[in-house]
Amino acid sequence: MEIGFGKTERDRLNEELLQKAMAGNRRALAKLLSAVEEGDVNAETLGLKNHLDDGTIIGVTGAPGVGKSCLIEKLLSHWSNQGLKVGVIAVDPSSPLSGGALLGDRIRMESADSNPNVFVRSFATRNQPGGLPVAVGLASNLMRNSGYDIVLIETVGAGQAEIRIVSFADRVVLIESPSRGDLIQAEKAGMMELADLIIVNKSDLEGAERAASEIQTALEISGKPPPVLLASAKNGEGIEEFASKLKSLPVKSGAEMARARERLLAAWDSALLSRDDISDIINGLIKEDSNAEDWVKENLRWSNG
Ligand SMILES: Nc1nc2c(ncn2[C@@H]2O[C@H](COP(=O)(O)OP(=O)(O)O)[C@@H](O)[C@H]2O)c(=O)[nH]1
Ligand SMILES: [Mg+2]
Repeated sequence: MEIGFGKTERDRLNEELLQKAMAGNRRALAKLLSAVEEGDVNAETLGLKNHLDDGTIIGVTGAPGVGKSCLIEKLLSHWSNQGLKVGVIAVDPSSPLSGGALLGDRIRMESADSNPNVFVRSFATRNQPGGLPVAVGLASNLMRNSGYDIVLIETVGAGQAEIRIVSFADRVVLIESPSRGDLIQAEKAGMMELADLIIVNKSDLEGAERAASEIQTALEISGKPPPVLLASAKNGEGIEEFASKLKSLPVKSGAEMARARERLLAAWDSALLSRDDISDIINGLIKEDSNAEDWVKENLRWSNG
């Protein structure tokens, strides 16, 4: 926190930023998003209402290299040509030092970002591991309240933390490519359970149709399968259908439970990890300090014995 700013002063400044962001000021929105990313602001202090599921916050997930960023860029130009405003949050799993993949994404999306109908923002996953999913939820909500009709959240979707981020989306799209390895990765991460739509990208490449039918067959075994569509970010095939499908996508039956569970776990993690004394508790556990162990037993009814 800056010297000379009390909490209430900072809250007042953030409220001012919120008013400006809601009036369409991009700089104010960018500043607020940084505060959200740093964990300096939350929905309550901002006075922001919870987002109600209306299908407008969409998680776009899939293994690295399947073409998420390229597809998002296609969606951005498709929708902005229709006069829609679209926000993108790209969740960057790379370490704070490397940042290579993200930079690539930034450059690729740069053309889109100079478009007044588009706002692209990256979020690093390095700070506050437990707080991040909640922060991404708040950031999407902020974009929706700042005049963006649709918000896309790009994540790699591997691992628990990533699934939690996506659980803050109203709908989840899983992107695949003709290589089978990506599908297995998604299955392992539990992404199949959450996906409302599956896109097999790179339909310009060999094997895309076979991959799509393999996915369909695999999903039919597991009850109600989500729709599977082919698309190509390279030649534009299937992009229109993808975009219109996204705007009319029902919640996959059975996904509500998984999503509610992930939201609950994210809130739990966040509440626990944002405690002022969390590092004392962790240090205590390392030293097998009985006070810390008792605290855990009493508060979490958990012991490693
Ligand atoms: N052939 C082909 N290549 C694609 C297509 N979409 C993306 N790519 C390529 O796949 C690579 C990864 O794309 P990117 O959007 O960065 O993937 P991400 O990691 O999922 O965001 C890039 O080299 C793209 O040029 C497509 O539809 N067809
Ligand atoms: Mg990408």
